[in-house]
Amino acid sequence: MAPSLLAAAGGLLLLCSFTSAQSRGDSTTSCTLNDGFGKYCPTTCGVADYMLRYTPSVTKELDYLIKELESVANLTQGTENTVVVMKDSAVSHQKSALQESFYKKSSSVLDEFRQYENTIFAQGEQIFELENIISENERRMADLKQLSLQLQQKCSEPCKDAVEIQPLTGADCQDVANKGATTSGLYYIKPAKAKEQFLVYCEIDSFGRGFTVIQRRRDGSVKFDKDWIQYKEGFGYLSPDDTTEFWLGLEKIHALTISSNIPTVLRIELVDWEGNKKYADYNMFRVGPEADMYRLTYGFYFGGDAGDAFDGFDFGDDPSDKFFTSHNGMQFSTYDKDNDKYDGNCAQQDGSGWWMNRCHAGHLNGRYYQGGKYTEKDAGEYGFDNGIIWVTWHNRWYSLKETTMKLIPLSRLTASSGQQAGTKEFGGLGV
Ligand SMILES: [Ca+2]
Repeated sequence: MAPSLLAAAGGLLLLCSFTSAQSRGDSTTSCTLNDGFGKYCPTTCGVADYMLRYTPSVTKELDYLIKELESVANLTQGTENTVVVMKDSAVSHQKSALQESFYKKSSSVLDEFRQYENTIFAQGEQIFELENIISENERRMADLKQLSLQLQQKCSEPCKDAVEIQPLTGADCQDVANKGATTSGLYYIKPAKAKEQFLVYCEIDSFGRGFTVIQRRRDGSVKFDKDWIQYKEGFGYLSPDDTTEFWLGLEKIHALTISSNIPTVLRIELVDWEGNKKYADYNMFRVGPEADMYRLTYGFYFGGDAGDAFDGFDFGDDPSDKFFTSHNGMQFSTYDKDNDKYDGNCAQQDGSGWWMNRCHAGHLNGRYYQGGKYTEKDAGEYGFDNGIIWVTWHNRWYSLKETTMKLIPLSRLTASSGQQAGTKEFGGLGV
């Protein structure tokens, strides 16, 4: 298309040249021939013919050119529109890019949520178990709260001793009974020679007799292998219903036996594993002061079906057996204070505290043997007879089941119903 356009333009230029040459019309020498017109110099007719011949095509060319120009213009417009569209799309793209990043962010958040969801799902059972534990703990807490409330209610109530102590007091249990006490139980007493009052178990019978209990064995729940201080002060447990084991204490026993001009009787009550019950009474019973190592003395054996084991026993081992197993006049011994008549230590060997000679025929603080019968092998490293022994009833290899040592003024023991009363009543042990 470009060559024909140039040819047309050349034709116009020639046309103009001819016009100026026509004005000089007279001079043909001024026409310069060129290859486009051939060997002829164009004349007005020739130009007119040329014009008539070429005018339609030129017009055609011009129309075409105009159309082309219009097309270009249209294209430009289209481009501009495209640019605008592109710009718009760029803007919208930027916007959508923002949305996309937001979406990406959102999706990453969603991913995280999914991970959390998976974690939560995976930990579901654990959470369930934990919830169970929590609810169980809540139940426990509720229980504890209820217990706490119950305790608070109990605490707000006026206190009352679980161990009931009787209100009456006296010099000893007979004095308490003389004042009207009819119930066995715990009483505070203060013998004349005692420094201060102390608690005792009083056994008060239907005859109005008040026994002051100084020793009780019944089930082996309290160990009697104690030292000097413990035998001096006492050990074990006093109970208002006579269900516990104890040793009242030598200092209190001393005070109880020296405070009155009326002779004191020591009653010993014994129960064997067959349920048999026997007793032995010792009149004018006294326990000396600590300075004399709580020496045991009594006036005489006052009777009883258990026999006089305190007088010693002839075991058949040696002619001096009875002499060296008697107890009247013996000082008290513990493993840490040996006052016996033996080269060794009776209290240590026998695991007790007692008025040891060399060593004993009656031994009520001995080791507790369930069932009663025991042997040298049972008796530990020394192998001596160390049970709860009263040899005038059972032999030294039989340990008694229950013992009671209790004091009563001689006047009361005999006054009510005579010697037989002791047997019939038998210290309230249920006969
Ligand atoms: Ca000794």
